[in-house]
Amino acid sequence: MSTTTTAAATDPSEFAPLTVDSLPKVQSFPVDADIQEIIKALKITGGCVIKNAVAKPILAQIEKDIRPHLNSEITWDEDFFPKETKRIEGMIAKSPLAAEEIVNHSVYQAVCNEFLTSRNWYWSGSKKVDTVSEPQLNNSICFSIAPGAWAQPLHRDSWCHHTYETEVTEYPDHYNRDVGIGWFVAAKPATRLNGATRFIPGSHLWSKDRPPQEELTVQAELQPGDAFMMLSSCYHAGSANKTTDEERLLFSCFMTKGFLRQEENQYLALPHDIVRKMPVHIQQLIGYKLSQPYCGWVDSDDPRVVLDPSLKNATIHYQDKNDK
Ligand SMILES: O=C(O)CCC(=O)C(=O)O
Ligand SMILES: [Fe+2]
Repeated sequence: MSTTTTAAATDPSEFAPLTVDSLPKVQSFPVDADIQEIIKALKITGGCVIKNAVAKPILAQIEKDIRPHLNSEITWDEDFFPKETKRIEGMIAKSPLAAEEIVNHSVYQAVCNEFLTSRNWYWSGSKKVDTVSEPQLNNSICFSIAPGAWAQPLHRDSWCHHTYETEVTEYPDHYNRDVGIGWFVAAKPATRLNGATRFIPGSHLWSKDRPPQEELTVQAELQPGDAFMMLSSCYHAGSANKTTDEERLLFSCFMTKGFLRQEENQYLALPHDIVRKMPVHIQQLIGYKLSQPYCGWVDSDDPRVVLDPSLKNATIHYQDKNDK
């Protein structure tokens, strides 16, 4: 993959100066916390930790499913990933358990539903029609980051959707600002020394023009089973693995809005014969579902007909069909 880079055009001194102490504090929540409290924390800080989100035997099984794929390394010819970072992309095709227990985690999905569901309306002649587009999977990746890996550059994962953020002091009272939410579940301890994800609290409120500053970062240290949840507009990056013998192992995914192109092309990255065997609710999370109004159809039908031709003309998901 290749892109061209331009020299930094913006000077941090053009913006109100910030110190790490002035940034919002990163909150940690138990897995049974009130979802509204987690949403509130994300609006303020952009990221938070969910303690004991995934049980250890589940992590062990997912690791067992994925480990055999870790040698089929995908190379990256730019300066974004060090060579010590191995990524198992299309993770949920390698571990069905990761689909159910990582991507479909109830806390993560509840938060995604709140931030990433789009509610809109349109005129169809003289009829005013309400419409809802639900979130879908953007990518699923297992990261195995070995000793010696250098620190990734700070970035916003919303970049692939060409966002253009303005600087705000408070999270707006609508959900049009964010296009993604990340979920990084630690399968092994993620520590300061082995390169725990660093991020800039509050940077989801920044203008696109404000450059990220290393001195403002804090690291999301995690114990196995803990998860870091983050709006994709937050500046973050994997940090250097300065140990000699510790692998940082993460099971991660992002969700995005239902009408956007998925960063990892789910229809091509996940083999159909594997997706066909997945439960319907997982197929729908992957994107085999219509985004109202009329986005994603195949032969004027729900895209799940590709997985199961017997659904042709029998699906109930294309709710707008009779409006056409
Ligand atoms: O390694 C990490 O902790 C984060 C990785 C990341 O941000 C990315 O690959 O986009
Ligand atoms: Fe990232």
